[in-house]
Amino acid sequence: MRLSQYFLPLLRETPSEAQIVSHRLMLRAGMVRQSSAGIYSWLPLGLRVLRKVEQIVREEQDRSGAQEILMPTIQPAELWRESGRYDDYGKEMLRITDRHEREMLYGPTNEEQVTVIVRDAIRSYRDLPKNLYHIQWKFRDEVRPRFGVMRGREFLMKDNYSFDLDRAGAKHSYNKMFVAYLRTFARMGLKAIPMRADTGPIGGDLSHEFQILADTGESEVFCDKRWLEADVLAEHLDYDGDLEPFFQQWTSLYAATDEMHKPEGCPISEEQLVTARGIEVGHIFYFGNKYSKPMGAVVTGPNGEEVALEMGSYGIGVSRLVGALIEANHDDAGIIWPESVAPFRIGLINLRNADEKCRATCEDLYGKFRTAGIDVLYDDRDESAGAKFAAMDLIGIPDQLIVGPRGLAAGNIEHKHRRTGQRTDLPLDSAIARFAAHQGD
Ligand code: 5CA
Repeated sequence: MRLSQYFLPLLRETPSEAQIVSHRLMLRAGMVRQSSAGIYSWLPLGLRVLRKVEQIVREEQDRSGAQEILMPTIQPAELWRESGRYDDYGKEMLRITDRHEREMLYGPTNEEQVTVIVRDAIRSYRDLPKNLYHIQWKFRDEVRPRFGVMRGREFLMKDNYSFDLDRAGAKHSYNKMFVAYLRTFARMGLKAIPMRADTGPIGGDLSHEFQILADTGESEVFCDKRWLEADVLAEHLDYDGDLEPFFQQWTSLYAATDEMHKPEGCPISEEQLVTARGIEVGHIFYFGNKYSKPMGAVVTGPNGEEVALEMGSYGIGVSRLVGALIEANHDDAGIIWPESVAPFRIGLINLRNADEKCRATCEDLYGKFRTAGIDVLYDDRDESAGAKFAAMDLIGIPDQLIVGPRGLAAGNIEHKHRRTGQRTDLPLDSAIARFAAHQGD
């Protein structure tokens, strides 16, 4: 992409409405614009990151055996009357009436909708287990939308729903998601700590929130000091094997959200306990037959008896993750994207547009990167070198290639690694090979 043609409305000033760094940087880097409180438009740069995050989430769901569907954003009120949640959900639910005076709502979550789909399609225990997910916009009329996409009213969530015959099967489904979540966040370079959590309006008796420690987090969280060094490797686990030992291992290290943490009953000493702020990027629930029973989602069991489905639901805040990633990866100059979610892999800077050799070299590199399938953002604007450096640092592309007359005279371009700030000369003819080889690492 040529920056001269790209829709990238950068802001020089820090927007006064933004209280936390990720919100400020998302506005300054031209990633999003607010439409109304807690509702955002995603501009090209922001959307690229959102899609990258979404794709990692999708790949890890698929790997775990979950199957993707797409349910609507608008649901009929009757669905929620069947489960008994229509009135309970209160003011957070955006209620709508259509032209026929039918009560509808913009879905805050999809337990009811998916339960009906499965109820109507599945008759026998032989059709189980099933795990269905979708990545869809949700609406919750939050009392205090804030921090940009971190607590929005409209936000993108990956939510999935598991259906099993019995508790043991449902626990295995829960464990699978526990593993899939750790893998998902690790691929984004994030350490998300699974914490015993309250189940709130979703319900059930087993639940973990995945929290990233950050000073700007909304939740107060408590965990064992050892979590700070712990490296959870969930790479080589077989989803069909027994995941319970892994689950036990990583839940035995104390971690709890403030609703679940009781100082009196805390199993670890005060010296061992870390109190911190956390950003909740995922939340998993096991709630048995809370929805299947009232909604009549039953199958015929092995002995011919009717069994209400055992269910769990699992959410990841996809749009929130974009903000959380910035909270975890930035410096004074701007964003520092981890490679796996970067909007572009390479930022190509032409220091002297007027110089024919610089221009020709950049055009050549740009063409070759594109042919090699490497996403490159080429700053071909008539701007000062300083402005170009500042823009590239602000939007956080992991590797910058800087083309200037002095380097070219020696056959070199300069490589700047955004995260370390390290600059090295790179022989012009090795630039493509170096990054082409890097693709897919
Ligand atoms: N039905 C369950 C699981 S599918 C559910 O809705 N869980 S949840 O309420 O915990 O939401 C799942 C995830 O969505 C949260 O962990 C959080 O990362 C994200 N999320 C929730 N509310 C918001 C919000 N207002 N803005 C941005 N992300 C949110």
